[in-house]
Amino acid sequence: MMFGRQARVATVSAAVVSLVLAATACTSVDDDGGGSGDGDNLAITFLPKNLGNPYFDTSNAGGAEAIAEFGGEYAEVGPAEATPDSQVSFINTLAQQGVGAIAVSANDPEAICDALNEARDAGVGIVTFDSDTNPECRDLFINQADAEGIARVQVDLIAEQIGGAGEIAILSASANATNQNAWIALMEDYLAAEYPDITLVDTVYGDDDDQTSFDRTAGLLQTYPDLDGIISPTTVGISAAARYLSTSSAQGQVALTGLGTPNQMRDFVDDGTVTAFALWNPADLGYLAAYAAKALIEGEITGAAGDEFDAGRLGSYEVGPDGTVLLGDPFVFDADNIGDFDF
Ligand code: RAM
Repeated sequence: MMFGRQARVATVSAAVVSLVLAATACTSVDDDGGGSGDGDNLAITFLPKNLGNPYFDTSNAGGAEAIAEFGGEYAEVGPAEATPDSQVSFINTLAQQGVGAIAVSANDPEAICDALNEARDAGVGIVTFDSDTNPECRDLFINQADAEGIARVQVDLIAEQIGGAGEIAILSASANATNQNAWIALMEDYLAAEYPDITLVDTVYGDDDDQTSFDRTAGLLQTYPDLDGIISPTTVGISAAARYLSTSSAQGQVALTGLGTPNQMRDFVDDGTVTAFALWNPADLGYLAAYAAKALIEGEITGAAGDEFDAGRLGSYEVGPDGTVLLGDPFVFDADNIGDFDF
């Protein structure tokens, strides 16, 4: 299976990534002002939704690995909170510094658009990954997996876990997150079409903050005493919800699935709080975003459909419609395979 191969590669390269991170942690962006027209300016800065999220630590380590391979300069900056406009000041600063490209996971499809377009006018390449902006605000979007596939896998998992009928709720990230909102809309469609006996009673937002997500889980259980399951399409939310359930009387009674990292979910699979959840390989996502940024900076691609570029150990990728590059398929983790993964 494709993911299995990628995950093994990621595991093997974990030590390499650590070394790369150690070597690049102190680098700052190129200050030669060479954004515009400087085809060799391989200073690429990763801007996650917020700092302190292991998902982005892993994706950005993948970016650092790629950038070290092709001899660019890696940096990471980001806000403490995943609010709609918290990334704007970072984008403005990076544009002033003249980086070659920014790889950003957007907290809002619109709020950072003006800043991104000003950066583009200054010659900075804009690659969104994980969570997109409106397409006209960036050059490329590196999509982790097909949005419909991401929606379906989570709905199928919860349906299986609650026996195809009952009440479920969604614990999401921030209310404006482009990626979660797209997946939730598709989950609603899929539920209505395929699972008429499952009722989605509520969607709440933990803001990709651990404590807020924990509190929202408690609130859901209090408000909906007949709740059968929770889908949390965010690694922060699912791990906080699992932690809450694992010490509550709802453990084993209320099913939980969604998108999680194996390392954050391992204990909760071991203790029976969670039976299965999904994700992709975040390190590969960051790695691919970095190679796409390089190809953009070097003028090898513009973001037009049909453009092709080399992505190191992942092979060759082609840009699809709307400037989107697709990494691969989501993957389901459970007690049988979680031991094979370390991220
Ligand atoms: C969180 C973030 C990220 C999302 C993952 C699944 O880490 O919300 O954007 O892709 O979960």
